[in-house]
This record gives sequence, C-alpha cells and structure tokens, in this order.
Amino acid sequence: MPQSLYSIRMHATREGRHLSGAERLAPRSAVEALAAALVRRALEHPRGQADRLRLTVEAVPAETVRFAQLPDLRTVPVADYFVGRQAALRLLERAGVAPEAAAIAMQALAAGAAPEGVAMRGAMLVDAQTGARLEADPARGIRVSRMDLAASTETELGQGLRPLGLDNPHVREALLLAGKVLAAPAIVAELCWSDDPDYTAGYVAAPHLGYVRLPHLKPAGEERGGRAFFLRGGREELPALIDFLEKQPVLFDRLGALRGETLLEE
Ligand code: WAQ
Ligand code: MG
Repeated sequence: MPQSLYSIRMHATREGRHLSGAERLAPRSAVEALAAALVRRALEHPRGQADRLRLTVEAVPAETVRFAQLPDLRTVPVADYFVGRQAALRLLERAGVAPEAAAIAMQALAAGAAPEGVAMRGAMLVDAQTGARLEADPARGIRVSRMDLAASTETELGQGLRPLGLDNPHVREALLLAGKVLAAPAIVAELCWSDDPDYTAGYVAAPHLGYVRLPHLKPAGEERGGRAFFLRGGREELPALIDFLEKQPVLFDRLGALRGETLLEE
C-alpha cells in the first residue's frame, strides 16, 4: 500500500500583513522536522519578525498524488532590471503571450498588484491575449499549494543546483512552483519576481522554454514582487485550473536539465 503523505503549510504575518509562507509534502516520518524548519524560517524572515504564525498539517491520501517532471532550468545574464524586464517581455512573447498582455501584467507587478499597491499574497491570473485579470480576489490571488520533491529527487536536485551556485530555498521553491503551474491545464506562461527586498532575481517559465532565470527583475530594496499566470481560453476553464493549482498534490520525481548561463535567444 502506498505511504500516506502530509501537507505541512506555514503562514506568518506581522501586524496583520502577510510576511512569509512555505510548505512541504512529505511522509509522516518527516513531518516533525519539517514543521520545525518552517517555524524557524517564519521567525527569521528578512522582511521582519512574525507576530503570528499558523502551521497546518493535513493528511493527503496517497492515491490522489500526481507525479511530474521539473522544468529545465537556465539563466540569462542581464546587467540590470531594465534589461531583465525587456528580456522577460521577449520570453513571454515567445511563449505565446500577446505583447500588450505581458506589458500590462509586468506593470501591475511593478506597481504592487494588490489594491493598496503592495505585493499580492498569491498570483494574478492573466488572459494571455487581452491582459485582463481573472482572479476573484486581487489581494489574495491564487495560491499554488501542495507540491514538493519526491524523496528520490531531493539529493539529486541539490547536486544539480550546487555547481551552478543556485542551491538556495528561493530557487528550489520557485522551480517547484513553476513546475506545478506548467503542469496545469491552459497555462501559457508564468512571470515572477521575489518580494524579498534583497532578492532581485525572477523568471519566466513556459512549457517549451522551461524555467528561465533573470538575475535582475527589480532594483535591490524593492518589496513589490509577485507572480502572473498567463492563460488561454475562456472563464469556463477557471474553476478546474484554480482547483488544480491550489489543491492537487504533485510530487516531482524527475528533474529537468539544469544548465548555467545561456543566451536569451535559445
Ligand atoms: N502561489 C502563488 N503566488 C505566490 C505563492 C504561491 N504559493 N507564494 C508567493 N507568491 C507570490 C506572492 O505575490 C509573492 O509576493 C511573490 O509571489 C513572490 O514570492 O531562480 O522568492 O516567495 O533565483 O518572494 C524567483 C527567482 C524567486 C528564484 C521568487 O518569490 C531564482 C521568490 P517569493
Ligand atoms: Mg518572499
């Protein structure tokens, strides 16, 4: 009988504002240590100390878990965030996002996509043709959840990322999140950059491009970050897509190719 898994999710706030969140999907034997690591992480977050922290541990029936492959990863070096954003727009266009839609979404992220001009807690859903925003709650957005590495790929991913200087939690978590997004129905591409003031890197991910890192997508010190998921098709696709992104457990049991720096046009 397959081993049952647990979803372990942490959410920390400070003065009612989102501070950090992270999660794992793991067998019972690992739950205690992973929960402790998530609590430590919430308390040591660079954006400030949490004054409220919620930890959720939930059983996930083994037969509902889907297995998938991580996207290929590469880095396109860019001198600064102006060049980085131009490169991101080109990649989105290559992935099939209309140039106006890509520009609208990028502008929204840069301005802080939540109503008060701050980072959203989750992602925008953006029509890849028109740039229209489709998420019901523009402050929360869509939260991608319930994904992790399978135990078999945990060490392997570290071995692949370390020589590239990329074995850090930002890269690991973003690669998994992008992997789940790209496995979802109707997704054309994703654009992301961090809300951590000292982490300027971001990426464009798309089914045929893989996960393309851009070391600068915002200036240092900037707290406005976010994610945009670009989709094709009508609103009737939305409930299934959102259910997949938020609820479907996915374990990555295969890696993609992990490469260093490449030219933009590859
Ligand atoms: N689902 C949807 N959106 C999310 C989620 C989630 N689970 N978690 C965060 N976001 C949104 C939210 O708007 C955040 O403000 C924004 O994404 C950025 O989150 O290759 O660190 O966790 O070097 O700050 C990308 C580059 C790093 C990594 C991304 O994102 C690399 C990062 P952060
Ligand atoms: Mg962050």
